[in-house]
Amino acid sequence: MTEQKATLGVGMIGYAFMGAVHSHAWRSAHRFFDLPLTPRMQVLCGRDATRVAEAADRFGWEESVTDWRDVITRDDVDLVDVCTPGDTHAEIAIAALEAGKHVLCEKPLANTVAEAERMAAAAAVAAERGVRAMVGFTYRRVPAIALARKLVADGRLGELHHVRAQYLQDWLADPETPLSWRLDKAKAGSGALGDIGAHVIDLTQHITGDRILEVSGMLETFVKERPVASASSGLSATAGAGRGPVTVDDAAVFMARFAGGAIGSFEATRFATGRKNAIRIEINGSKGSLAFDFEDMNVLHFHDATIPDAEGGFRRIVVTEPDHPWVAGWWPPGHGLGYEHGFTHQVVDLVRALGEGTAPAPTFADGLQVQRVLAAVETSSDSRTWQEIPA
Ligand code: SOE
Repeated sequence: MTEQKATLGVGMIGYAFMGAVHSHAWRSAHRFFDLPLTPRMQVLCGRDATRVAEAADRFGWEESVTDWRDVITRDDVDLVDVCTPGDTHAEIAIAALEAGKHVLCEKPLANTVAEAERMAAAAAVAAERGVRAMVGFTYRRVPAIALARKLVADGRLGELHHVRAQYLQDWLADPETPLSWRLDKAKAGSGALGDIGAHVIDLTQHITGDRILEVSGMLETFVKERPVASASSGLSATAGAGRGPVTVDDAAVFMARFAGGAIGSFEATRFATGRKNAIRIEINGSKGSLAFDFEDMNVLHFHDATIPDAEGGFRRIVVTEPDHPWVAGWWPPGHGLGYEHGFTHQVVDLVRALGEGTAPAPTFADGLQVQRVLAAVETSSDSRTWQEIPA
């Protein structure tokens, strides 16, 4: 008879794409990894009673409700997972922390720096009571990214000179693709910059262990209005019948200076026709380089500049060995992992931190720092000036 472990009651708010993949993570983490607490998928929350009940049944939640306030007051909920559009992150996460619930909040942390500051402050107060908060930059938990971070930390790249990062999608390249909440500034806060630019800002700082000090950027909206989708698209009140305005950026390009001296070039776009979810990172240092592309996510390319050029060049590391981070929980070498595994690894690390009573990373303070970089890029684009990131 296996010992009966304590459970972690989970309530999740939101059930679209992020809700679906987070549900997969809550279902799978304790079945593939040894965890100190067993997650229990207690309640799923969404505004449409019929649709959220169907989603709860499909994704494996015990109950469904339509008001998030009912989730944070339940005694059988220990952790609230916020998978809603960015305009509700602050209200829900702060209320949940104040109710004594741990919080996992999707990225970006918030729609504004002010909201992110309030969330980070609430998380700091909650931590004093042992209540924890984490922001969901899941790409940190792709094994190849973890290996990249280790190579840099071990000094295998030497002094870093270049950080080159792109997040390329093309799901909006068709001008007739209808409006959605992601194209509405009131709901999303920004467009490609905050949605996918946030990922490469977090990832490059995570891999290098460094911080962005200042940025100079430009934002562009290629398609200024689009067809209005059905009422269920979650659009804010500004949208009318027929066609509506796009109020966020379609693409962001910016330069960055890192505290350690490296210089960075960043792109985030939803118009890179032919690129579906291409997170491309290359880092060049005095002793070597690394290169990663999420569309080939089980591979990391590493160039060791300390060996003779005649034998040099990038080598292709297949990051599926049992001693690569998290891989031992899954399949034999070479069988590969997918997008959803990063979310399961996120739950594994979160639940282990809760079991140990430590702060799971990335913290809300990390999320606030990313929010400050996002805001600096927007200000830089508006003013055509370099912008420093406040400490
Ligand atoms: C849409 O751009 C999106 O779903 C992002 O919001 C996610 O963070 C990313 O993982 C996939 O693309």
